[in-house]
Amino acid sequence: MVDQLLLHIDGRNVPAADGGTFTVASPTTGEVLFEVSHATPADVDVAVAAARAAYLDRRWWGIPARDRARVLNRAAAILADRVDDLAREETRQIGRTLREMRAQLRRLPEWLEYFGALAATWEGTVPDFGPNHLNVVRRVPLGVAGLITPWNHPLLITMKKVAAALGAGNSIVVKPSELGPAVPLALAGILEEAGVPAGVVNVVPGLGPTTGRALSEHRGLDKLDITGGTETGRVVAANAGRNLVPVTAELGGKAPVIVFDDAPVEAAVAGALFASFIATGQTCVQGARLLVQRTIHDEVVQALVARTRALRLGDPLDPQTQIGPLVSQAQRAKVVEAVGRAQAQGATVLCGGRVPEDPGLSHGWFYEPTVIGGITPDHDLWHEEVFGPVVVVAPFDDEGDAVAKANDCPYGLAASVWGADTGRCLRTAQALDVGIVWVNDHHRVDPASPWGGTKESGLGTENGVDSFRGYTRPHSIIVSTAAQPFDWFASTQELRYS
Ligand code: TXE
Repeated sequence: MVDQLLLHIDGRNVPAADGGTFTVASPTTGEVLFEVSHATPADVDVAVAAARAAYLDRRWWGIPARDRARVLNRAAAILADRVDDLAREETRQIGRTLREMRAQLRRLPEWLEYFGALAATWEGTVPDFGPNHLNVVRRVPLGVAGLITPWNHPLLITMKKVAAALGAGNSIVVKPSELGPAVPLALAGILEEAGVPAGVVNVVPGLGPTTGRALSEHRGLDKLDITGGTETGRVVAANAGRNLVPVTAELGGKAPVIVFDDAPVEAAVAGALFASFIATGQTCVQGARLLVQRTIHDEVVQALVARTRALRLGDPLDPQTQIGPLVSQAQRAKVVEAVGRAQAQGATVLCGGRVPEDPGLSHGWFYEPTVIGGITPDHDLWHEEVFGPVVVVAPFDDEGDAVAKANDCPYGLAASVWGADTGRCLRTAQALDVGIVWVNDHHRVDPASPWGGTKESGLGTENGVDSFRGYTRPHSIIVSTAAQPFDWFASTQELRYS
Protein backbone atom coordinates (compact mmCIF):
# COMPACT_ATOMS: atom_id res chain seq x y z
CA MET A 1 0.00 0.00 0.00
CA VAL A 2 1.22 3.49 -0.85
CA ASP A 3 1.50 5.69 2.26
CA GLN A 4 0.44 9.34 2.03
CA LEU A 5 2.78 11.98 3.49
CA LEU A 6 1.69 15.57 4.07
CA LEU A 7 3.45 18.85 4.83
CA HIS A 8 3.94 19.71 8.50
CA ILE A 9 3.17 23.37 9.19
CA ASP A 10 2.35 25.07 12.48
CA GLY A 11 1.84 21.76 14.28
CA ARG A 12 -0.52 20.27 11.68
CA ASN A 13 -0.17 17.84 8.81
CA VAL A 14 -1.65 19.53 5.76
CA PRO A 15 -1.81 18.91 2.00
CA ALA A 16 -0.09 21.23 -0.47
CA ALA A 17 -2.04 24.38 -1.36
CA ASP A 18 -2.64 23.15 -4.91
CA GLY A 19 -3.11 19.48 -3.92
CA GLY A 20 0.05 18.51 -5.84
CA THR A 21 2.05 15.40 -4.95
CA PHE A 22 5.16 13.48 -5.98
CA THR A 23 6.05 9.85 -5.37
CA VAL A 24 8.98 8.09 -3.70
CA ALA A 25 9.89 4.69 -5.15
CA SER A 26 12.01 1.93 -3.63
CA PRO A 27 15.50 1.91 -5.16
CA THR A 28 15.56 -1.85 -4.54
CA THR A 29 12.33 -2.95 -6.21
CA GLY A 30 10.98 0.09 -8.04
CA GLU A 31 7.71 -0.19 -6.08
CA VAL A 32 6.09 3.17 -5.18
CA LEU A 33 6.30 3.60 -1.39
CA PHE A 34 4.90 7.06 -0.71
CA GLU A 35 2.78 9.72 -2.32
CA VAL A 36 4.04 12.97 -0.82
CA SER A 37 2.44 16.41 -0.85
CA HIS A 38 4.60 18.77 -2.89
CA ALA A 39 4.95 22.12 -1.10
CA THR A 40 4.32 25.11 -3.37
CA PRO A 41 5.99 28.51 -2.91
CA ALA A 42 2.74 29.58 -1.19
CA ASP A 43 3.12 26.70 1.30
CA VAL A 44 6.72 27.74 1.92
CA ASP A 45 5.42 31.27 2.69
CA VAL A 46 2.95 29.86 5.21
CA ALA A 47 5.65 27.70 6.83
CA VAL A 48 8.10 30.62 7.12
CA ALA A 49 5.32 32.82 8.57
CA ALA A 50 4.47 30.13 11.16
CA ALA A 51 8.14 29.86 12.12
CA ARG A 52 8.43 33.65 12.33
CA ALA A 53 5.36 33.89 14.59
CA ALA A 54 6.86 31.25 16.90
CA TYR A 55 10.10 33.21 17.05
CA LEU A 56 8.42 36.54 17.68
CA ASP A 57 6.22 35.37 20.56
CA ARG A 58 9.20 33.49 22.03
CA ARG A 59 7.21 30.32 22.70
CA TRP A 60 10.44 28.31 22.32
CA TRP A 61 13.43 30.53 22.91
CA GLY A 62 11.71 32.47 25.68
CA ILE A 63 11.53 29.45 27.98
CA PRO A 64 14.47 28.82 30.32
CA ALA A 65 17.32 27.12 28.47
CA ARG A 66 17.31 24.21 30.90
CA ASP A 67 13.67 23.53 29.97
CA ARG A 68 14.58 23.60 26.30
CA ALA A 69 17.27 21.05 27.11
CA ARG A 70 14.70 18.88 28.94
CA VAL A 71 12.45 18.86 25.87
CA LEU A 72 15.35 17.90 23.60
CA ASN A 73 16.32 15.11 26.01
CA ARG A 74 12.72 13.84 25.99
CA ALA A 75 12.82 13.83 22.17
CA ALA A 76 16.09 11.87 22.34
CA ALA A 77 14.39 9.22 24.50
CA ILE A 78 11.37 8.94 22.18
CA LEU A 79 13.67 8.65 19.17
CA ALA A 80 15.74 5.96 20.88
CA ASP A 81 12.55 3.91 21.41
CA ARG A 82 11.59 4.14 17.72
CA VAL A 83 14.98 3.75 16.11
CA ASP A 84 14.48 0.27 14.72
CA ASP A 85 11.26 1.18 12.89
CA LEU A 86 12.75 4.40 11.56
CA ALA A 87 15.89 2.59 10.38
CA ARG A 88 13.73 0.14 8.42
CA GLU A 89 11.91 3.09 6.85
CA GLU A 90 15.21 4.73 5.85
CA THR A 91 16.36 1.46 4.26
CA ARG A 92 13.13 1.08 2.31
CA GLN A 93 13.36 4.63 0.98
CA ILE A 94 17.00 5.03 0.06
CA GLY A 95 18.33 1.46 -0.19
CA ARG A 96 21.12 1.67 2.38
CA THR A 97 21.52 -1.58 4.27
CA LEU A 98 19.51 -2.06 7.43
CA ARG A 99 22.70 -2.80 9.35
CA GLU A 100 24.08 0.63 8.41
CA MET A 101 20.87 2.50 9.12
CA ARG A 102 20.43 0.86 12.52
CA ALA A 103 24.01 1.68 13.49
CA GLN A 104 23.57 5.26 12.32
CA LEU A 105 20.15 6.01 13.79
CA ARG A 106 20.99 4.49 17.17
CA ARG A 107 23.48 7.32 17.65
CA LEU A 108 21.15 10.18 16.70
CA PRO A 109 19.66 10.78 20.18
CA GLU A 110 23.20 11.94 21.10
CA TRP A 111 22.75 15.03 18.90
CA LEU A 112 19.64 16.13 20.80
CA GLU A 113 21.38 15.47 24.11
CA TYR A 114 24.57 17.28 23.09
CA PHE A 115 22.85 20.43 21.79
CA GLY A 116 20.45 20.34 24.75
CA ALA A 117 23.49 20.34 27.04
CA LEU A 118 25.00 23.28 25.13
CA ALA A 119 21.71 25.16 25.40
CA ALA A 120 21.60 24.63 29.17
CA THR A 121 25.20 25.67 29.76
CA TRP A 122 25.77 28.38 27.13
CA GLU A 123 26.90 31.72 28.53
CA GLY A 124 27.22 35.22 27.19
CA THR A 125 30.31 37.37 27.68
CA VAL A 126 31.17 40.62 29.43
CA PRO A 127 33.87 42.33 27.34
CA ASP A 128 35.90 45.09 28.97
CA PHE A 129 34.34 48.43 27.96
CA GLY A 130 36.42 50.73 30.13
CA PRO A 131 35.70 52.22 33.55
CA ASN A 132 32.34 53.86 32.88
CA HIS A 133 30.36 51.09 31.25
CA LEU A 134 29.34 47.48 31.72
CA ASN A 135 28.90 45.55 28.48
CA VAL A 136 26.74 42.43 28.59
CA VAL A 137 26.75 40.36 25.39
CA ARG A 138 24.01 37.77 25.18
CA ARG A 139 23.87 35.16 22.44
CA VAL A 140 20.34 35.07 21.06
CA PRO A 141 18.85 32.86 18.35
CA LEU A 142 18.98 34.14 14.78
CA GLY A 143 15.27 33.71 14.15
CA VAL A 144 14.04 31.48 11.32
CA ALA A 145 16.43 28.98 9.74
CA GLY A 146 15.78 27.20 6.43
CA LEU A 147 17.33 23.72 6.34
CA ILE A 148 17.73 21.90 3.01
CA THR A 149 18.81 18.27 3.40
CA PRO A 150 19.86 15.41 1.08
CA TRP A 151 18.92 11.76 0.71
CA ASN A 152 22.11 9.92 1.55
CA HIS A 153 21.71 10.14 5.34
CA PRO A 154 18.16 11.54 5.52
CA LEU A 155 17.80 11.64 9.29
CA LEU A 156 21.44 12.06 10.36
CA ILE A 157 21.98 15.19 8.27
CA THR A 158 18.58 16.63 9.17
CA MET A 159 19.30 15.91 12.85
CA LYS A 160 22.72 17.65 12.78
CA LYS A 161 21.06 20.87 11.64
CA VAL A 162 17.80 20.57 13.58
CA ALA A 163 19.43 19.83 16.95
CA ALA A 164 21.82 22.79 16.71
CA ALA A 165 19.14 25.17 15.43
CA LEU A 166 16.59 24.21 18.09
CA GLY A 167 19.14 24.04 20.90
CA ALA A 168 20.05 27.64 20.12
CA GLY A 169 16.34 28.60 20.19
CA ASN A 170 15.56 29.10 16.50
CA SER A 171 12.42 28.21 14.58
CA ILE A 172 12.96 26.11 11.46
CA VAL A 173 11.59 25.22 8.05
CA VAL A 174 13.05 21.94 6.75
CA LYS A 175 13.04 20.99 3.06
CA PRO A 176 14.00 17.30 3.09
CA SER A 177 15.21 15.49 -0.01
CA GLU A 178 12.49 14.39 -2.40
CA LEU A 179 14.10 10.92 -2.32
CA GLY A 180 13.87 10.49 1.46
CA PRO A 181 11.26 12.72 3.14
CA ALA A 182 9.49 10.18 5.40
CA VAL A 183 11.84 10.01 8.37
CA PRO A 184 12.62 13.76 8.54
CA LEU A 185 8.81 14.25 8.64
CA ALA A 186 8.56 11.72 11.47
CA LEU A 187 11.18 13.72 13.39
CA ALA A 188 8.87 16.75 13.47
CA GLY A 189 6.21 14.61 15.16
CA ILE A 190 8.71 13.29 17.72
CA LEU A 191 9.90 16.80 18.59
CA GLU A 192 6.35 18.05 19.13
CA GLU A 193 5.45 14.97 21.17
CA ALA A 194 8.43 15.81 23.38
CA GLY A 195 7.15 19.36 23.91
CA VAL A 196 8.55 21.57 21.13
CA PRO A 197 5.68 24.04 20.56
CA ALA A 198 3.73 24.01 17.28
CA GLY A 199 5.14 26.39 14.67
CA VAL A 200 8.76 25.97 15.75
CA VAL A 201 9.39 22.97 13.45
CA ASN A 202 7.90 23.02 9.95
CA VAL A 203 8.63 20.55 7.16
CA VAL A 204 7.93 21.28 3.49
CA PRO A 205 8.74 18.29 1.27
CA GLY A 206 9.15 18.97 -2.42
CA LEU A 207 11.51 19.03 -5.36
CA GLY A 208 14.70 21.11 -5.34
CA PRO A 209 13.99 23.49 -8.21
CA THR A 210 10.50 24.31 -6.87
CA THR A 211 10.21 23.97 -3.08
CA GLY A 212 13.96 24.14 -2.40
CA ARG A 213 14.27 27.19 -4.60
CA ALA A 214 11.32 28.94 -2.93
CA LEU A 215 12.88 28.35 0.48
CA SER A 216 16.37 29.46 -0.55
CA GLU A 217 14.98 32.65 -2.12
CA HIS A 218 12.75 33.46 0.85
CA ARG A 219 13.25 36.88 2.38
CA GLY A 220 11.89 35.71 5.72
CA LEU A 221 14.95 33.64 6.64
CA ASP A 222 17.78 34.53 9.01
CA LYS A 223 19.99 31.60 7.99
CA LEU A 224 20.10 28.90 5.36
CA ASP A 225 21.85 25.61 6.02
CA ILE A 226 22.21 23.11 3.17
CA THR A 227 23.84 19.76 2.57
CA GLY A 228 23.87 18.72 -1.07
CA GLY A 229 25.90 18.70 -4.26
CA THR A 230 28.35 21.55 -4.91
CA GLU A 231 26.37 22.91 -7.87
CA THR A 232 23.19 23.00 -5.78
CA GLY A 233 25.14 24.69 -3.00
CA ARG A 234 26.26 27.47 -5.35
CA VAL A 235 22.70 28.14 -6.55
CA VAL A 236 21.23 28.08 -3.05
CA ALA A 237 23.98 30.27 -1.58
CA ALA A 238 23.54 32.81 -4.40
CA ASN A 239 19.77 32.91 -3.80
CA ALA A 240 20.24 33.41 -0.07
CA GLY A 241 23.05 35.91 -0.63
CA ARG A 242 20.75 38.20 -2.59
CA ASN A 243 18.72 38.56 0.61
CA LEU A 244 21.85 38.85 2.78
CA VAL A 245 20.91 35.58 4.46
CA PRO A 246 24.03 33.82 5.82
CA VAL A 247 24.69 30.29 4.54
CA THR A 248 26.25 27.16 5.94
CA ALA A 249 26.87 24.60 3.18
CA GLU A 250 28.17 21.06 3.40
CA LEU A 251 28.79 20.04 -0.20
CA GLY A 252 30.74 17.54 -2.26
CA GLY A 253 33.97 15.69 -1.57
CA LYS A 254 36.58 13.37 -3.02
CA ALA A 255 38.38 12.22 0.12
CA PRO A 256 41.89 10.76 -0.22
CA VAL A 257 42.85 7.70 1.84
CA ILE A 258 46.65 7.79 2.24
CA VAL A 259 48.35 4.49 3.13
CA PHE A 260 52.03 4.66 4.16
CA ASP A 261 54.39 1.71 3.79
CA ASP A 262 54.44 0.95 7.55
CA ALA A 263 50.64 0.57 7.82
CA PRO A 264 49.45 -2.95 8.65
CA VAL A 265 48.07 -3.99 5.25
CA GLU A 266 45.07 -5.92 6.55
CA ALA A 267 43.84 -3.03 8.74
CA ALA A 268 44.46 -0.45 6.02
CA VAL A 269 42.57 -2.50 3.44
CA ALA A 270 39.65 -3.03 5.85
CA GLY A 271 39.67 0.75 6.44
CA ALA A 272 39.78 1.55 2.73
CA LEU A 273 36.96 -0.89 2.02
CA PHE A 274 34.81 0.78 4.71
CA ALA A 275 35.75 4.27 3.49
CA SER A 276 34.92 3.46 -0.14
CA PHE A 277 31.82 1.32 0.01
CA ILE A 278 29.79 2.17 3.12
CA ALA A 279 26.46 3.62 1.92
CA THR A 280 27.26 2.16 -1.53
CA GLY A 281 29.79 4.98 -1.77
CA GLN A 282 27.13 7.67 -1.44
CA THR A 283 28.69 9.76 1.30
CA CYS A 284 30.36 13.14 1.11
CA VAL A 285 33.44 11.76 2.94
CA GLN A 286 33.68 8.61 0.81
CA GLY A 287 37.30 7.45 0.50
CA ALA A 288 37.18 7.93 -3.25
CA ARG A 289 40.94 8.19 -3.92
CA LEU A 290 43.18 5.52 -2.42
CA LEU A 291 46.81 6.71 -2.45
CA VAL A 292 49.27 3.96 -1.52
CA GLN A 293 53.04 4.22 -1.03
CA ARG A 294 54.65 2.65 -4.09
CA THR A 295 56.52 -0.11 -2.22
CA ILE A 296 53.29 -1.69 -0.94
CA HIS A 297 50.94 -0.44 -3.68
CA ASP A 298 50.47 -3.74 -5.54
CA GLU A 299 49.98 -5.74 -2.35
CA VAL A 300 47.33 -3.33 -1.03
CA VAL A 301 45.51 -3.10 -4.34
CA GLN A 302 45.42 -6.90 -4.74
CA ALA A 303 44.00 -7.32 -1.24
CA LEU A 304 41.46 -4.53 -1.81
CA VAL A 305 40.30 -6.05 -5.09
CA ALA A 306 39.90 -9.49 -3.45
CA ARG A 307 37.80 -8.07 -0.61
CA THR A 308 35.77 -5.88 -2.97
CA ARG A 309 34.88 -8.88 -5.14
CA ALA A 310 33.63 -10.70 -2.03
CA LEU A 311 31.14 -7.96 -1.01
CA ARG A 312 27.55 -9.21 -1.07
CA LEU A 313 25.02 -7.13 -3.02
CA GLY A 314 21.34 -7.65 -2.38
CA ASP A 315 18.15 -6.60 -0.68
CA PRO A 316 19.23 -3.96 1.87
CA LEU A 317 16.59 -5.23 4.34
CA ASP A 318 18.35 -8.63 4.41
CA PRO A 319 20.84 -8.63 7.32
CA GLN A 320 23.32 -10.60 5.18
CA THR A 321 23.50 -7.86 2.53
CA GLN A 322 26.60 -5.65 2.58
CA ILE A 323 25.93 -3.38 -0.42
CA GLY A 324 22.51 -2.06 -1.37
CA PRO A 325 21.45 -0.32 -4.59
CA LEU A 326 22.21 3.27 -5.51
CA VAL A 327 19.45 5.65 -4.54
CA SER A 328 17.99 6.31 -8.00
CA GLN A 329 18.19 5.65 -11.69
CA ALA A 330 19.82 9.06 -12.17
CA GLN A 331 22.49 8.30 -9.58
CA ARG A 332 23.34 4.97 -11.23
CA ALA A 333 23.42 6.56 -14.67
CA LYS A 334 25.91 9.11 -13.30
CA VAL A 335 28.16 6.30 -12.05
CA VAL A 336 27.92 4.30 -15.30
CA GLU A 337 28.82 7.42 -17.30
CA ALA A 338 31.76 8.40 -15.07
CA VAL A 339 33.30 4.90 -15.16
CA GLY A 340 32.80 4.66 -18.94
CA ARG A 341 34.52 8.03 -19.41
CA ALA A 342 37.43 6.97 -17.17
CA GLN A 343 37.94 3.88 -19.34
CA ALA A 344 37.78 5.98 -22.49
CA GLN A 345 40.50 8.20 -20.98
CA GLY A 346 42.74 5.14 -20.42
CA ALA A 347 41.99 4.01 -16.85
CA THR A 348 41.72 0.30 -16.01
CA VAL A 349 38.80 -1.30 -14.19
CA LEU A 350 40.40 -3.73 -11.71
CA CYS A 351 37.08 -5.10 -10.49
CA GLY A 352 33.39 -4.25 -10.80
CA GLY A 353 32.61 -1.51 -13.28
CA ARG A 354 29.30 -3.10 -14.30
CA VAL A 355 25.62 -3.30 -13.54
CA PRO A 356 25.31 -6.81 -12.00
CA GLU A 357 23.89 -9.53 -14.24
CA ASP A 358 22.06 -11.34 -11.41
CA PRO A 359 18.36 -11.28 -12.45
CA GLY A 360 17.45 -11.06 -8.73
CA LEU A 361 18.94 -7.55 -8.72
CA SER A 362 17.47 -6.36 -12.00
CA HIS A 363 14.64 -4.33 -10.43
CA GLY A 364 16.95 -2.15 -8.34
CA TRP A 365 19.62 0.45 -9.12
CA PHE A 366 22.54 -1.84 -8.28
CA TYR A 367 26.14 -1.33 -9.44
CA GLU A 368 29.12 -3.54 -8.66
CA PRO A 369 31.66 -2.11 -6.22
CA THR A 370 34.47 -0.90 -8.45
CA VAL A 371 38.22 -0.38 -8.12
CA ILE A 372 39.95 1.61 -10.86
CA GLY A 373 43.71 1.78 -11.48
CA GLY A 374 45.95 3.41 -14.07
CA ILE A 375 44.60 6.82 -13.14
CA THR A 376 46.45 10.12 -12.94
CA PRO A 377 45.48 13.71 -12.07
CA ASP A 378 44.80 14.21 -15.81
CA HIS A 379 41.73 11.97 -15.63
CA ASP A 380 38.33 13.47 -14.80
CA LEU A 381 37.77 10.73 -12.23
CA TRP A 382 40.69 11.99 -10.15
CA HIS A 383 38.83 15.22 -9.38
CA GLU A 384 35.18 14.49 -10.00
CA GLU A 385 32.76 13.40 -7.26
CA VAL A 386 30.93 10.28 -8.48
CA PHE A 387 28.89 9.53 -5.35
CA GLY A 388 28.80 5.79 -5.95
CA PRO A 389 30.76 2.60 -5.20
CA VAL A 390 33.84 3.61 -7.16
CA VAL A 391 37.36 4.08 -5.80
CA VAL A 392 40.45 5.06 -7.80
CA VAL A 393 43.89 3.85 -6.68
CA ALA A 394 47.25 5.45 -7.37
CA PRO A 395 50.79 5.13 -5.99
CA PHE A 396 52.86 7.85 -4.31
CA ASP A 397 56.59 8.00 -3.53
CA ASP A 398 57.00 9.79 -0.22
CA GLU A 399 55.28 12.05 2.31
CA GLY A 400 55.58 15.18 0.14
CA ASP A 401 54.22 13.39 -2.92
CA ALA A 402 51.29 12.00 -0.88
CA VAL A 403 50.35 15.47 0.38
CA ALA A 404 50.69 17.04 -3.08
CA LYS A 405 48.51 14.37 -4.69
CA ALA A 406 45.92 14.46 -1.89
CA ASN A 407 45.63 18.25 -2.06
CA ASP A 408 45.35 18.24 -5.86
CA CYS A 409 41.58 18.34 -5.74
CA PRO A 410 38.85 20.98 -5.95
CA TYR A 411 37.24 19.56 -2.81
CA GLY A 412 38.51 19.73 0.77
CA LEU A 413 36.09 17.93 3.03
CA ALA A 414 37.91 14.96 4.55
CA ALA A 415 40.89 12.60 4.33
CA SER A 416 42.40 9.68 6.21
CA VAL A 417 46.02 8.74 6.83
CA TRP A 418 47.13 5.20 7.66
CA GLY A 419 50.56 4.26 9.08
CA ALA A 420 52.55 3.24 12.17
CA ASP A 421 54.83 6.31 12.37
CA THR A 422 52.68 8.71 14.38
CA GLY A 423 54.88 11.72 13.63
CA ARG A 424 54.63 11.14 9.88
CA CYS A 425 50.87 10.57 10.04
CA LEU A 426 50.35 13.77 12.04
CA ARG A 427 52.66 15.85 9.82
CA THR A 428 50.69 14.63 6.83
CA ALA A 429 47.35 15.28 8.54
CA GLN A 430 48.38 18.87 9.28
CA ALA A 431 49.44 19.46 5.68
CA LEU A 432 46.14 18.37 4.17
CA ASP A 433 43.83 21.16 3.01
CA VAL A 434 40.61 19.59 4.29
CA GLY A 435 38.23 20.11 7.19
CA ILE A 436 38.42 16.63 8.75
CA VAL A 437 41.33 14.13 8.90
CA TRP A 438 41.16 10.70 10.49
CA VAL A 439 44.37 8.88 11.41
CA ASN A 440 44.14 5.08 11.20
CA ASP A 441 40.38 5.39 10.85
CA HIS A 442 37.77 6.88 8.52
CA HIS A 443 34.25 8.34 8.64
CA ARG A 444 33.96 8.72 12.41
CA VAL A 445 31.53 11.39 13.56
CA ASP A 446 30.50 12.83 16.90
CA PRO A 447 28.06 15.61 17.76
CA ALA A 448 30.89 17.48 19.51
CA SER A 449 33.35 17.27 16.61
CA PRO A 450 33.29 19.91 13.82
CA TRP A 451 32.20 18.66 10.40
CA GLY A 452 32.74 20.83 7.33
CA GLY A 453 35.16 21.42 4.51
CA THR A 454 37.34 23.82 2.58
CA LYS A 455 37.36 24.82 -1.11
CA GLU A 456 34.36 23.48 -3.07
CA SER A 457 33.26 21.35 -0.14
CA GLY A 458 31.41 24.27 1.35
CA LEU A 459 31.16 26.96 3.99
CA GLY A 460 31.01 26.78 7.76
CA THR A 461 30.63 23.74 9.92
CA GLU A 462 28.12 21.34 11.44
CA ASN A 463 28.41 19.79 14.90
CA GLY A 464 30.21 21.13 17.92
CA VAL A 465 30.31 24.49 19.61
CA ASP A 466 30.94 26.40 16.35
CA SER A 467 27.75 25.09 14.83
CA PHE A 468 25.71 26.08 17.89
CA ARG A 469 27.31 29.53 17.87
CA GLY A 470 26.49 29.82 14.15
CA TYR A 471 22.81 29.58 15.03
CA THR A 472 23.10 32.56 17.38
CA ARG A 473 24.05 36.20 17.09
CA PRO A 474 25.47 38.54 19.70
CA HIS A 475 23.09 40.97 21.34
CA SER A 476 25.15 43.64 23.07
CA ILE A 477 23.82 45.73 25.97
CA ILE A 478 26.03 48.61 27.15
CA VAL A 479 25.13 50.13 30.52
CA SER A 480 26.55 53.40 31.85
CA THR A 481 28.08 53.01 35.31
CA ALA A 482 29.60 56.51 35.37
CA ALA A 483 29.47 58.43 38.66
CA GLN A 484 29.40 61.81 36.82
CA PRO A 485 26.62 62.80 34.40
CA PHE A 486 27.67 63.00 30.77
CA ASP A 487 26.70 66.16 28.88
CA TRP A 488 28.61 66.56 25.64
CA PHE A 489 27.18 69.92 24.64
CA ALA A 490 27.44 71.55 28.06
CA SER A 491 31.06 72.63 27.61
CA THR A 492 33.93 72.74 25.14
CA GLN A 493 36.18 70.71 27.43
CA GLU A 494 37.94 67.64 25.94
CA LEU A 495 35.77 64.61 26.80
CA ARG A 496 36.34 60.95 26.17
CA TYR A 497 33.96 59.87 23.39
CA SER A 498 33.48 56.29 24.51
O1 TXE B 1 21.52 16.32 -4.67
P1 TXE B 1 21.08 17.82 -4.62
P2 TXE B 1 21.21 15.23 -5.77
C1 TXE B 1 26.13 15.30 -4.51
C2 TXE B 1 26.47 14.00 -5.18
C3 TXE B 1 25.28 13.72 -6.02
C4 TXE B 1 24.94 15.12 -6.48
C5 TXE B 1 23.51 15.27 -6.91
O2 TXE B 1 27.59 14.17 -6.01
O3 TXE B 1 25.57 12.91 -7.12
O4 TXE B 1 25.17 15.91 -5.34
O5 TXE B 1 22.66 14.67 -5.97
C6 TXE B 1 17.75 20.36 -2.91
N1 TXE B 1 17.33 25.03 -4.98
N2 TXE B 1 25.57 15.17 -3.18
O6 TXE B 1 20.76 15.79 -7.06
O7 TXE B 1 20.31 18.14 -5.84
C7 TXE B 1 17.26 18.95 -3.11
O8 TXE B 1 15.88 18.92 -3.29
C8 TXE B 1 17.15 24.63 -3.71
C9 TXE B 1 26.47 15.38 -2.08
O9 TXE B 1 20.34 14.24 -5.19
O10 TXE B 1 22.24 18.64 -4.31
C10 TXE B 1 17.74 18.28 -1.83
O11 TXE B 1 16.84 18.57 -0.77
N3 TXE B 1 17.29 23.36 -3.32
C11 TXE B 1 25.82 15.38 -0.79
C12 TXE B 1 19.09 18.97 -1.58
O12 TXE B 1 19.03 20.20 -2.32
C13 TXE B 1 17.66 22.45 -4.23
C14 TXE B 1 24.50 14.85 -0.59
C15 TXE B 1 20.29 18.17 -2.10
O13 TXE B 1 20.04 17.76 -3.41
C16 TXE B 1 17.88 22.82 -5.58
C17 TXE B 1 23.69 14.76 -1.77
C18 TXE B 1 17.69 24.18 -5.94
N4 TXE B 1 17.88 24.62 -7.20
C19 TXE B 1 24.26 14.89 -3.01
N5 TXE B 1 18.24 21.70 -6.25
C20 TXE B 1 26.68 15.39 0.44
N6 TXE B 1 27.56 16.37 0.58
O14 TXE B 1 26.54 14.56 1.32
C21 TXE B 1 18.24 20.69 -5.38
N7 TXE B 1 17.89 21.13 -4.14
